[in-house]
Amino acid sequence: LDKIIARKKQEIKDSKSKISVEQLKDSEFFGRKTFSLKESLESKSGIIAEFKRQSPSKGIINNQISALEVASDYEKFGASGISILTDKDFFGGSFDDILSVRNHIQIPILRKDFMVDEYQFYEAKSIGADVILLIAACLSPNQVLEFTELAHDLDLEVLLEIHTEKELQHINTNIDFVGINNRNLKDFKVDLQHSVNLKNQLPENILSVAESGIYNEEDFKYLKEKGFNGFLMGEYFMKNENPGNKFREFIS
Ligand code: IGP
Repeated sequence: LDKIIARKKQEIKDSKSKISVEQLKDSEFFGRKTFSLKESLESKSGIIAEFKRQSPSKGIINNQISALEVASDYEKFGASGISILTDKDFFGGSFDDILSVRNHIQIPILRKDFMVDEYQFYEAKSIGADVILLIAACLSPNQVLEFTELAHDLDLEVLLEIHTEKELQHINTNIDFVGINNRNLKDFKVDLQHSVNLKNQLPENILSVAESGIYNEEDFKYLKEKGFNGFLMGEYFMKNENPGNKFREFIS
């Protein structure tokens, strides 16, 4: 994680020298009205389906299919939202993956990246994202608070990801959802029971999303029973030649 953050900061520095915040504000999508994941979590399947080509833990997952093809199917078959990785170096993602999809789907897009600088929030809005991820392990509680305010000023919703009891301290009443990562970002182990224990310690009435390592219907049902409102799933769909079909099968 430290390595990713260090690389990310360098990347942001390079981007800032090329494109100013003012220029980002001039982009086609900057002023658009965003879609609310809060609304679509309730009205649809609750699944936030992810487009992910590769990851540090799994290597290449699928580098054959386009974001547009996958996202269109995810929407068609009832996803509440679409998560798209924009980190290039570790996840093989890009801004183009969101840009290419934006005008073709009417459900919220989560820009999935490592947010450590205000600049990235302007980027997210300028490429057409609706929701951003804040990872508690990368930020102080105060940064979470400041970034949440900025995100809301830009009409972006905030998913705060936690994985440990200590990170419960990062939760504030402004964030829109708490994501509990079933996968430990340090050793990549998945533990659903750990997530359920954490979930039981969340403030009441906050929307919760179970993230990662959901590989079968049983896991999904179990987490649903335990009261999670949303489910972020990537690899299970993406490792298939046709992720959209896999998603359709899963929810039918
Ligand atoms: C999806 P999976 O195991 O279904 O592919 O997981 C998503 O939760 C995972 O990609 C993720 C992630 C992250 C990726 C969760 N938190 C933070 C990068 C950074």
